[in-house]
Amino acid sequence: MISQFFSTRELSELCAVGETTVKRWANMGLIKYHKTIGGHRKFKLDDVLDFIEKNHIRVSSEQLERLQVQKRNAEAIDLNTEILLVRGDVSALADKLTENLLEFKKNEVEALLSKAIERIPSFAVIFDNMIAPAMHRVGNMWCEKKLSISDEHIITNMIVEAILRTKVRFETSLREEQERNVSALTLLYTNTEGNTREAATTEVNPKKHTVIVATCPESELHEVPLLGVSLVCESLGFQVRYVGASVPFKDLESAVEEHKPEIVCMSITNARLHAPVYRRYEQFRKFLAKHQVKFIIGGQFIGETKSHPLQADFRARSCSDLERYIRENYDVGTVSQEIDPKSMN
Ligand code: B12
Repeated sequence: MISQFFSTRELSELCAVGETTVKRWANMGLIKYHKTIGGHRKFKLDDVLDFIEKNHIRVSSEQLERLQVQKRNAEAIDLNTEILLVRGDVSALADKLTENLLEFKKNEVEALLSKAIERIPSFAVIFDNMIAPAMHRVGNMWCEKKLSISDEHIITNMIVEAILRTKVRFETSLREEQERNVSALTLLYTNTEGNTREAATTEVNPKKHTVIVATCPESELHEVPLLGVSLVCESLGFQVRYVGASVPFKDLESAVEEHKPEIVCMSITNARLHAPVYRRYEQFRKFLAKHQVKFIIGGQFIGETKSHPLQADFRARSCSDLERYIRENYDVGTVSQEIDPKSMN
């Protein structure tokens, strides 16, 4: 869970001053604090934000935004949800997510996703066990005419927006983590061997593989699972080229030629594709085989009897399947687990 309190050291780092300065500010009454039993000063997030604003302390806009998101998220999560998060009860969290979506509680949806990522360090689990069940329920309600088309659209846009914000924060923290690693390693190299920064960068850069992520083109608009696939790959250290939904096969072929990925991941949700799409799919699959690119497909209807059997190198039922496949077949890191959850907000 994100700490709502800052230590003297954390506050000094945030404001880019020494710890003595922070203590002086506190003693002068410029910023509120309390002392722990051990005698350490603790500063509340609200008071820190207040202090920064009133005293015009220079903090980078990214850091300030992170603190504000942290505050908003803390306010949007009730105690019960906090307990579910601590217990990592994904099934109850999926219920909570559904409830928030159906009540159009945008801030709560975003806060829930953001907090879930701190507690459940696997995008696969979050997509398979929270987002997918919640969206399936939304779909069922639409089918049963308990939800209008426009409300279904509002809900989808809400979840897409929340996922995208989470994605941006994840990518930022990933970049910062890599920069920290690079500078730590560079320091080590210069001190002991006098090597260059370039040598260090190669050593710690985990993005060894490239993956292209796209939906089945020509009329497939279901994009949410694709975002999950993309985040899973990124968290495993892949360089993701996100082509998105409904892209013609010829353009996907150009993307493969340009980006030279090792894998193409495709999501297929619609059960019945038009006959020409199947033909083009087969041609595309052969094109990938010729270029020695692995083809991974997934989506809720690929295994259905009424849908045409689609061939691929791997057919995933879930994001967890994909994660397992990648771990078994590629030399990947555990980027998501190395990220300090605090830096995500
Ligand atoms: C949101 C939604 C839409 C949105 C999509 C917008 C967007 N930006 O994505 C809109 C409103 C556009 C839409 C349109 C339509 N939809 Co719709 N839609 C949904 C809904 C409610 C949620 C989809 C979703 O986001 N799921 C969440 C994801 C995370 O779950 P998932 O897809 O199961 O993915 C998981 C796994 O399958 C797997 N996975 C998926 N892909 C991949 C890929 C790889 C590589 C891997 C490893 C894993 C993997 O991992 C994911 C995480 O666990 C579903 C209901 C449902 N049951 O899903 C209906 C649903 C998919 N839609 C349906 C229909 C019928 C339509 C329309 C035809 C409606 C119409 N008459 O216009 C159109 C078709 C549009 C088109 N041409 O594509 C049907 C499909 C029925 C069928 N048998 O084909 C569903 C099931 C609703 C229903 N119950 O009938 N839809």
